[in-house]
Amino acid sequence: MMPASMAAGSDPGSEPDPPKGAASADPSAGQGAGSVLVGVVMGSDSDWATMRRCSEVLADFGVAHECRVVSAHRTPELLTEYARSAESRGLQVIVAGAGGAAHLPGMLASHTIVPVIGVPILSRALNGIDSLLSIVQMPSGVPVATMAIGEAGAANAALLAVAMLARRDPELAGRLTAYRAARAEQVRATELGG
Ligand code: AIR
Repeated sequence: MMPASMAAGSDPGSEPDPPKGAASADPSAGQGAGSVLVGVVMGSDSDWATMRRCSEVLADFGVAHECRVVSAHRTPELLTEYARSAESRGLQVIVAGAGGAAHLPGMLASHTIVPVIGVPILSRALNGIDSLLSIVQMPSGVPVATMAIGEAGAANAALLAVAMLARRDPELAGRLTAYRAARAEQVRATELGG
């Protein structure tokens, strides 16, 4: 079982357990400085069912990352601490998933210049439209790169993070190119039943 504050990604085969509550989400815990490149955070452990897709894709690419619960409304101080320490801890990208009044990605972005990718969680009451609009409608000056609602968005957030990291990592760029080629080959090889 992987504690929420531990880095993942070094073992692509390992399947991370759900992140626990905010109490275990100490921004300075769990890894040496500079080892974690992507911070995957979410507003609640109920978001993990979606956000684990992001962690899985990052792990497939061998990208060192951490998964934590940080709530914009329930733990605002932790949010501030996490965002303000992100750059000095060596994070290159933050992926933030939240549902409903999904203020986590925008508030993280307001505290750091580390790029933030937002994942709108599929909410029960409004089918994720509330999450999407809360994340995407940022004021000019503080951007959040907003993904699709739900699991596709979580997977794409990881792929976008990989693409960003790959600009300075030719090996990772090669893996991303191979991934795209494999997806294309899958489509070409598709045969529809009669
Ligand atoms: N949330 C948590 N803190 C602030 C917000 N907006 C979101 C979570 C989750 C939803 O509220 O991101 O998608 C419901 O959380 P819970 O813990 O009640 O399941």
